[in-house]
Amino acid sequence: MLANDESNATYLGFDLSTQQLKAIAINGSLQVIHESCVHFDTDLPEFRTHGGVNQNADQQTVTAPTVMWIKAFDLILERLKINGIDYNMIVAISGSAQQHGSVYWKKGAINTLKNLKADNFLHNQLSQCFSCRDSPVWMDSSTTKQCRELEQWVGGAQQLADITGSRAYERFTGSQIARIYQTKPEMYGQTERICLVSNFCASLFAGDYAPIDYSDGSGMNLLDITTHDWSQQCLDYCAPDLRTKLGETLIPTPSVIGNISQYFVDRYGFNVDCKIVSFTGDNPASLIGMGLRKDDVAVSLGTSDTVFLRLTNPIPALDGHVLCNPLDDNSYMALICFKNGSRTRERIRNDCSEGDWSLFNELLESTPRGNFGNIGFYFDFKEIYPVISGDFRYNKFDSEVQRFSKEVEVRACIEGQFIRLRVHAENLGYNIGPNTRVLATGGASANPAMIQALSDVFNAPVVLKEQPNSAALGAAYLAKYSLIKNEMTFEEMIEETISGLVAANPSLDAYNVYTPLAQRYRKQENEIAKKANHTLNV
Ligand code: 5FX
Repeated sequence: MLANDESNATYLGFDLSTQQLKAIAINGSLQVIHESCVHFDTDLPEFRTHGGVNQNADQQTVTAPTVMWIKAFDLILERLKINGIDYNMIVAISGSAQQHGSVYWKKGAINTLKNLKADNFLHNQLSQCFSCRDSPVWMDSSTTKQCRELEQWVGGAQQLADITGSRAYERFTGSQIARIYQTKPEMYGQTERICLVSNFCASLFAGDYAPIDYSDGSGMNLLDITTHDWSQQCLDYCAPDLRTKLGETLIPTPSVIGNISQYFVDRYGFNVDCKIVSFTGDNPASLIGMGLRKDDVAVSLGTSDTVFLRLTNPIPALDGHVLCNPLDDNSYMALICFKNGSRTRERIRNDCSEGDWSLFNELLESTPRGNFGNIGFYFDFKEIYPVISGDFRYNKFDSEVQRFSKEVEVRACIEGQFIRLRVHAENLGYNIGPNTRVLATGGASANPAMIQALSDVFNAPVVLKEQPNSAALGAAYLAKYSLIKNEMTFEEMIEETISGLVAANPSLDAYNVYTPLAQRYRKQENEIAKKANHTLNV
């Protein structure tokens, strides 16, 4: 019996991230009823990964063994069963996976995939199905040459951003494929299908090659984000016959691909009518899992500081990514990521307040909003934009100074980090409006003084969203939403589930203080970028 009865219906979401495979099962009311996890390093030590990946000596080539991911699925399906999941009640399965990574199926692999034998594990049957044993992942940075060539091929970095939503990035799949074609042409020739990690996982469950979805596809530098089709110009640079190898058809993210493969019915007792829904990238899946509404900005304050938002009229730029919105084919999402997040905040805390967060907060609160016109940039690691490391401090006359007092330094660090999130969101077309809410996650979101500063900089309320598994949960929501999308909007589906606590409201003078400061920040950032030899067209 399939669980048409909503009270028993179960939806399963996977998240194949860098270090682990996570599964979350939810019921029809979107409550989590089962969770399970496989850690690659510790549960599958035979693959000898470190943090889920293998890095070669030059530190630039970073891969993961494709078969390790398959074995992780074998293991997690056993674990979920031991946890008591009833596979017969699963109505739909979807998933999320680390973006940009790629999988290379060998000629003839489709026959094995379509004829899996229920009495054996997946990894035993599929181990010989890949032309490239190790999948390049998002941490790879070995393709600088291919990135510059691709940009040149289409007329420049901004032109590539206008077509695909991003300038060329080393981890994006187009340059990864180009490198394989250039350095190992025979391997490329033996490949019948190239998948992203997301549609590779979907293919396992569908027992056939699953198409790439618009949202994950827009992290490849190959998809035209306006037409939602491959950009022939970009494909032509990367490798011959690429359209066929990637699959002609791209699909909207909330799409049912088909029914589950007979293998899972026979081996685990899944229902024959269980639907396989498109899998997508972890960033689009997190946007879904956090329940981002139209005007919301999600800010994750962790090792790196990241912003997600939804956009109707994006302005692709050189400093962030415009991806297709996983919930709406007519709009977009922006993803902006900065490397210097919590490690830099901790350095300033150590320098200015003896490593003590409460003293740090006292210093922050002892200075006025706008910090007497002082602005600071602190880059412990070479930043994504501007591509530079070091500290840069400016006084209210825009003159560079060598140091600030401790309390000014603390505010300059926090305001500087938050203003850049706002400035770069605005660069991509986001407008702060009366309905803007900032959804904050990550370690620093627990600090009330910082959250107040975030609210002031964005002149919007900050809502706390502690959702550690937002990608896996987003995948489970996607599984359900894809089945009912003609009956209700995503917002209606999640209305009662996604809540959050308003942790800070903007001060009355926030607009007047931070609007001009953001303008000055933009100008000074461009000056710094000139030192690093590149600027944005804004
Ligand atoms: C985004 O562009 C990234 O490269 C990362 O967030 C990966 O998606 C992590 F899996």
